[in-house]
Amino acid sequence: MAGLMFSVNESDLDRITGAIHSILNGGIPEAIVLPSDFPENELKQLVDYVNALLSEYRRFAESMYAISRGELDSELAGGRMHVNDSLEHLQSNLRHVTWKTQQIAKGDFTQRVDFMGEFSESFNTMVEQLAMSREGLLRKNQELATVSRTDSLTGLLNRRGATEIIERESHRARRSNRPFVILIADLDRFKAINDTHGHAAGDAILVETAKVLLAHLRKGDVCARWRGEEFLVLLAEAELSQAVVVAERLRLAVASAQVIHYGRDIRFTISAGLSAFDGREGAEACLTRSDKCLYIAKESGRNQVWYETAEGEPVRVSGPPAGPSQE
Ligand code: GH3
Ligand code: MG
Ligand code: MG
Repeated sequence: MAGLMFSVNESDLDRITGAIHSILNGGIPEAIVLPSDFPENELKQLVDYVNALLSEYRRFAESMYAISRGELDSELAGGRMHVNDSLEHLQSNLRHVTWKTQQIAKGDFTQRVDFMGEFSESFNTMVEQLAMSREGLLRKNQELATVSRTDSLTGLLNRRGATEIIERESHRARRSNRPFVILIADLDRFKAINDTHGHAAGDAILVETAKVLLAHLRKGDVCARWRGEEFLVLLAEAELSQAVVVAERLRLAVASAQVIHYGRDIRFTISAGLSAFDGREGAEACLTRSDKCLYIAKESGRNQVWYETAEGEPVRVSGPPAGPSQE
């Protein structure tokens, strides 16, 4: 260094070059310490600058390490160098992305990132894909839930779906003191129909019966395929006296329906039993009573409706005989 007014002590120069060397090699060196009686000269000033630079560098490195460890909420070491601003900016961006990710985890798929260049694009594509997959899954789940509660032949609720609704209605009826009635209807001599006209004809009759029952029920009522050739109807918010009228209407409607199968006009009838849900017992008891009435209807000649009175007495619903006799 031409023009310096002092002689350079070789070991001091070594310390300065050693410190700069170790920064370049990835270490954070201690400050360079000169003897206390070191004269105020340009070398001393240079060492002070190098020490100031070391201290800035140490702060920068600490902030850098903190970010690389993912410490997004920790206060950065700060410092005078511009790069520290960039680090703070990076930390704040990462914090923002973290917040957005948390919102997405909570189900908000409208979140997008537009402040991190190429990363933003990938992030946004990922969120869009996630949203689409989730939508697809939800739709599939919905479809599966419907399928698992639907009878594939008639399109009515199946036994599982009906059981869930009976449970739900039982709770509601208990809470609100609103009664409902359960009717079980069974196609008469269905085995013989199958034997005579074939299984496909039997299927067509099941479909037609479902259609007829549905057509004669109110919106709030529930019609399900309970088992084989048996249907369950839940007459919502109905008194037994009203339900009995509906049941007789259903029987007559089925008896006047027809299925034309390969040119043959097939007629069919149902027998039915019904009883009112009594909030003091479970729905099972109501089902058993309706079943018992159905059994009596069958035993008494079929194509008829029986119900159980509040006193536990089975009574036949009077009405004109309809359709072909089953006896
Ligand atoms: P009942 O008047 O006493 O009810 O006599 P039934 O012949 O109707 O009763 P049974 O229990 O002896 O026979 C029921 C028949 O229903 C037998 C079974 O093959 C038929 N079945 C049940 N499910 C289906 C179905 O999905 N399709 C068809 N075609 N037949 C069915
Ligand atoms: Mg039957
Ligand atoms: Mg049966």
